[in-house]
Formats: sequence, C-alpha cells, structure tokens
Amino acid sequence: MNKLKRVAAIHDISGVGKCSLTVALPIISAAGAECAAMPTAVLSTHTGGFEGFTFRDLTDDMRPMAEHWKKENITFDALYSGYLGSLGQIGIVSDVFKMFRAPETLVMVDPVMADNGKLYSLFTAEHVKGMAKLCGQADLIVPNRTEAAFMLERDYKDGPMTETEVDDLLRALSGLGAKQAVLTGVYFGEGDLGAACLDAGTGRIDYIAGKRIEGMYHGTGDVFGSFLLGALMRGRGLPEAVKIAVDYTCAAIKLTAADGTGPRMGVRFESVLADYGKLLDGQAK
Ligand code: PXL
Repeated sequence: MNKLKRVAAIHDISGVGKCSLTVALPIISAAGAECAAMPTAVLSTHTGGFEGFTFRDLTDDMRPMAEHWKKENITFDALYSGYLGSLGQIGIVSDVFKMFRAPETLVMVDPVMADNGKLYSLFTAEHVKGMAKLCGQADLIVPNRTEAAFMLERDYKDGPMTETEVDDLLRALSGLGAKQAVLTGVYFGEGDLGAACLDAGTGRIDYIAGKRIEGMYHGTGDVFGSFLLGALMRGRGLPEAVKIAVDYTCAAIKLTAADGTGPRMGVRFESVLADYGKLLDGQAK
C-alpha cells in the first residue's frame, strides 16, 4: 500500500455553505491522504450571500498550534493555505511554511480573497499585497482570474480568453515566485469552463476544459483546490491532477444545478467522492 501522505490545511471553518475546511477535510481524506487542520477563523456561514454571519478570529491560536505540532515532531507532505481571517495571519502562515517545509514538502497557496472582479467582504488592498508575497513562498499557486489580476496589479477581464492571454497571465503569475501556477476560470469558448497550468521549470502550459454549467456556485475554488491537492498527493503530475480537479468540480456543479439548491449553499461534491477515491486508487470503472 502507498504511504499515507499528510496535508496541513490552513483555512477557515464556515459552518454552513460548503467551502474551506468543510470541503478540504472530506475531499483530501477521500483522496486517501490525511488532512490535518489549522482553522483560521470560525464563521456561522461563509461571507458570500449570507447576512449577519458570526466570525471568530483565530489568529492568536495559529502560532501556538504550529509550535505544538513542531514540538511533537509532526511533519507534513503538503501545506495548503486558503482563506485567511486577518491580515496578520499572512505573516503567521509564512512562518508556518518556514517551520514545516522539508525538501519534499509541497506548499500550495490558494490566495482566496476575490472572485468575479471583486474582493470578498472583509478584505482590503493590503491583503492583496500580502497574498502576492505569500504566493512567492509557494511551490504551487491556485488563483482565480480575479485574484491573479489583483495580485499582478492588472485590470480584471472576464469572458473568453485567448491562449496568448492565458500564457501571459500564467508567466506573470510565476514571476511572483512559485514554480507552478494553476489559473482557474479559464475558457476559450462559451460552452467551456476550466483551468490552465504552468510548470515554470519546463515552461510547459496545459489547458483543461470542462463543460460550463450556468451560474456561479460558491466554494468551487476550494473544492477544486482540494481535488487538485488530493490528486497530487496520490502521485499524479500537475496537468493530470488539474484535469481530475476540473472533471470532479464540474461533475459536482452539474449535480448542484440539477438539485436547484442555488449558488450560496455550495456544490454537491459528496456524491462524487467515492468515484474520485476509486479513480485515485486506480480502480475506476
Ligand atoms: O470559498 C472561499 C471562502 C472561504 N471562506 C470564507 C468565505 C469564502 C468566500 O467568500 O467567505 C469565510
């Protein structure tokens, strides 16, 4: 049997709405990897589409948690950061990366802070600068098009892209410092929605298209990132892992659209988990 890989997922817990830790834990576990958690904040719901959510900031707990893990000689095969609950957490996560980075550790930063041309509520321009710096410490970054534009101080553009635009954005993103970059929300034709990835070591760029389902569903970035990291932990190369993440995210969105539960409750990833696990075990039908 393969060695069990251990991931530390550094995200918030939004009690309702299926994003961040409530999707990273089940998806990475379904991949057959262990998912440890460092919660950055606890909210009643995520901040996109709900009014009056509670927000407990856990900034002060993060460093002591990391120090305890270190004292217990706990090691990680991957460090995966997402939604950070305060500006101060960016520096703490940067220190956590330094504490736990070993030669084989994969540091993946999803600079969760914006979508559809807008910053999420609670974030500022300072957050954008801090996230761009944190991306420089990562091996792999996973921004959406809005986050990419903001971090690169470019105008956000939606709609279909050309290959030249995608290549240019990916190369600019790798200039932030990470060896590998995955850009989400990429499509060339109206019926598609997918991602593109760059390995700056080889210069190789891949475009992966899925079938677009109309509507913007919440938490899809976290679902995508978790499917991606799970596949990487099971030994898949970057383009193959991106393809798996696009396929399973699209499948979850399709089921959600059929359910008609609306965009703010997140996507029905639960119903594709068993299949995803089997695929990574090499037992797909
Ligand atoms: O999925 C991104 C995300 C994560 N966590 C919280 C959020 C959001 C997006 O709005 O509000 C709390």
